[in-house]
Amino acid sequence: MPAPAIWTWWVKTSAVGSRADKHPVPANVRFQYGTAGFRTIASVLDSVLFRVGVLAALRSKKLDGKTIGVMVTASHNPEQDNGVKLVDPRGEMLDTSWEAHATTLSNASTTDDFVSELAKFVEKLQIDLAKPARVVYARDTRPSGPALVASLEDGLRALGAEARNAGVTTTPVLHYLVRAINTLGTKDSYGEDSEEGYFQKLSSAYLKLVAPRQTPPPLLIDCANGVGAPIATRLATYLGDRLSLVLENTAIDTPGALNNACGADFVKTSQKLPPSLAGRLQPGQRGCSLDGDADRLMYFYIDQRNQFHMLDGDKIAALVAAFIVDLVKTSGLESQMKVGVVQTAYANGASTKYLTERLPVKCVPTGVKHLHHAAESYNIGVYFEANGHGTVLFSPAAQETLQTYEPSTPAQATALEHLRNLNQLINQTVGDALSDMLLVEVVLAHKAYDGSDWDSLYVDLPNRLVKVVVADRNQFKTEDAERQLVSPPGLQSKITDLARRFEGGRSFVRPSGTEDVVRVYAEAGSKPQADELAFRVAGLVYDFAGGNPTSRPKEFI
Ligand code: G16
Repeated sequence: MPAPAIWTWWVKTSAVGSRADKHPVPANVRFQYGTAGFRTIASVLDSVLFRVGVLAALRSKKLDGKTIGVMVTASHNPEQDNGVKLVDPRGEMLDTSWEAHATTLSNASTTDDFVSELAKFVEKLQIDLAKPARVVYARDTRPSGPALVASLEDGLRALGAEARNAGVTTTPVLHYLVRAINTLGTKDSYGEDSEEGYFQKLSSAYLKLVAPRQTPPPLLIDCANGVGAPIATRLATYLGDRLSLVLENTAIDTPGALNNACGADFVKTSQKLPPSLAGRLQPGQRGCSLDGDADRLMYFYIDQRNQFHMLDGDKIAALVAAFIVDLVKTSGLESQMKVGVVQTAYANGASTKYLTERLPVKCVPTGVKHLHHAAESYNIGVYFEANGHGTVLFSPAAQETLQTYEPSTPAQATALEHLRNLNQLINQTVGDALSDMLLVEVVLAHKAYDGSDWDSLYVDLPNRLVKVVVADRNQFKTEDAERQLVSPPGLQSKITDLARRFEGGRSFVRPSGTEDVVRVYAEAGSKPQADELAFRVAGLVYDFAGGNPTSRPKEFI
């Protein structure tokens, strides 16, 4: 269908067409707005960033000039990758109905096609171009960041957007800023719209929550050689001597260091201490890893026999949910506040058992956007992916109750005050490693737990996660919250048969939305069995999907 002439005329006569010419689409690349926006090798992303700038401005116009966020990051991916995602006015991920538009616009192969798609899009969504556009953007520490930000700025300029550069910061700070800007001066004010405002909000809630507790021993933080390093350095100054942070892997200017053999994804996938921390983490000491943009958190400790123990997103969910349930009961709010948990298929079976014995639990597809929306159905929704990405949401009704509820006893009053402070401490826009870290520290301080007490809440089922590079990961389609494959045909029944042969065996396969791989997860009664199941399923994936020989699981070559 040809684009309506009026819009084509507008787009061509505005700066969009001429500026778009400077950002040609690379040949033979197909872009997709995936689990967390566009993400691929940085060298092909120039045109995507320009077009995302245009799209962000249009999203703001559509929402009456509300500020939209744009984050330039590839989070846990290796340094040569980069990516970009849009943030909606409440600091949440882009409305999923716009993801397809983002994909279409990014793949228009010429300027004329782009202009034509844009015109159709503006018309279809009835976007009033006379409305103002406001965008705030930031980037992580990747070397490719500055050039990609320049492309983004060109897209914003093309639409005359009012743009605010938040500089180099974490993904969660950018999400915080979006919500803070859009609620400034309203009754829903989220805080001052600056990094200082973020630090103030989190640290003052933390200091109140731990006021009567003993100061814990120093916490070691693996910053993944990413943007978490400078932000954690600044956070430490707000915490003073109430929490001493020992920062490791802070080499943000060393080429190739980002997420390399360190960081939350390394810890979760390899189930090992980053080699750079050997000798730095003392037996019994708490440590944690952030990822490249500090939205994921993984805790760990080593015991007196030097054994490594990982405390992942599932363990964080168990710790935090139990603490919140106790506070809700003690405050006398049990009948008014439904607390629930949201997980994905990656949640360890033992964690799901532990949680479902205590409170409602839902399983949704991977991606914080799915978990976030599911968590909104509870008064207090705790969501964590096993990879350490998550947060806690207090619904508007729950926040209102916390403000107006009259406690009847001193114990109720104290528990209520703790809930009010948690509502301030937790960054509710998105998973935030630093906010989550303070939350964990609060619970450990209140419970007088060390790493091993926390770890003993339940015993993880042995598990293994592997990646397989295939010719086309898009041929893998899933249903039932990604627990069942519907394509390629015949593969699911083979996986099911195989898993049945292992005691406690469970395995599923899904295409990644952030890397060009298929992920295979397996659980079984022992570690060797979980490894074997994972590699055998990976072998099936490889055989069904024309895997790349270099990625064939080596146990089966
Ligand atoms: C992103 C998403 C997470 C998701 C992860 C891996 O995290 O925000 O929700 O779990 O990707 O997704 P996939 O398995 O589809 O690659 P991050 O930290 O990389 O932004």
